[in-house]
Amino acid sequence: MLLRHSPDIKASEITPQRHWLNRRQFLGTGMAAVLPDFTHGAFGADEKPTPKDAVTTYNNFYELGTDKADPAQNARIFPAVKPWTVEVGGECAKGGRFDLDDLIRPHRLEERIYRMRCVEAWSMVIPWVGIPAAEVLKRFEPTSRAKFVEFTSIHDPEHLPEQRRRTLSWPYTEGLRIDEAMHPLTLLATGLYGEELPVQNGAPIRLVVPWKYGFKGAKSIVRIRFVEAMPSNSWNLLQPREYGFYANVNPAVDHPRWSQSRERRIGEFLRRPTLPFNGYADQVAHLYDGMDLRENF
Ligand SMILES: Nc1nc2c(c(=O)[nH]1)N[C@H]1C(S)=C(S)[C@@H](COP(=O)(O)O)O[C@H]1N2
Ligand SMILES: [Mo]
Repeated sequence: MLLRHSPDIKASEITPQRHWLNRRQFLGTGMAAVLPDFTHGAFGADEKPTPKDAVTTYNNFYELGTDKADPAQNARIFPAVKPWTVEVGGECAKGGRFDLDDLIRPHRLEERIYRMRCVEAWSMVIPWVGIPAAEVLKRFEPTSRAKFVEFTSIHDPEHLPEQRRRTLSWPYTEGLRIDEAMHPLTLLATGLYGEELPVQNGAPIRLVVPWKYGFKGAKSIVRIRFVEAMPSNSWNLLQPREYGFYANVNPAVDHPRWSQSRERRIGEFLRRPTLPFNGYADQVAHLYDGMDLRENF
């Protein structure tokens, strides 16, 4: 069959139909399926991506162990829930339980190369593949009472060994103010390096907020709630003096136990200075006009 596209529609702009087909295979076998179609989105950092090996073997995903090497090593014990369901609720008109396939299908995937900064003072540059979170969230029609969005990761202590310990408050939860969640930089990522997300990086869907410390990026999301009151987040519940709600990357506000002024880019030898809002100040600083960022850390 001969398919003709109108000349002003680029092939890359046509909604990918196939990208999700290999999901079950991927979750079942641990094989990374290639994402067939995505566009190169705006906002990409002009920096050399961190080697894929490092991105996929040096991880924080406490459900799979607290050591940086644990998540990749324990990826095979990740519960292969098929199909993956995301429950959407709270202050919105069109919540419900959605199969991830159905959530993703209407959207075009974009590749975005983002600088990522962990609160532990290391950083990476990661070529994510995902959808601007706003595009997905808008479809649920949040009401005017939706001031924040809460994201909850998978809870399955039977299969996730660390959830039998009280390392963190389980399930892992994170939250964003609604304008942060709707900001065009905020992604719901389903892949990296052009492939489906590896388990250790938050398969099958995770949050990516590049101007905040990495812990805001909840992995393996099963629930999204629109809420009126500021939601709690797991790291803040554990140690409120060390981990705030906003968690904007800020070299001027030290963590109580270490400086945040510099960072080690994984794969590099010398430490480099940390930038306000992780280098995304031009795009996001206005969100915090009039706020004391020392108090709201
Ligand atoms: N569910 C869940 N999400 C999580 C974490 C976690 O332990 N559990 N760790 C966070 C932290 S501290 C960081 S730095 C990033 C790391 O993401 P990456 O491994 O894809 O680089 O994931 C975040 N998301
Ligand atoms: Mo982190």
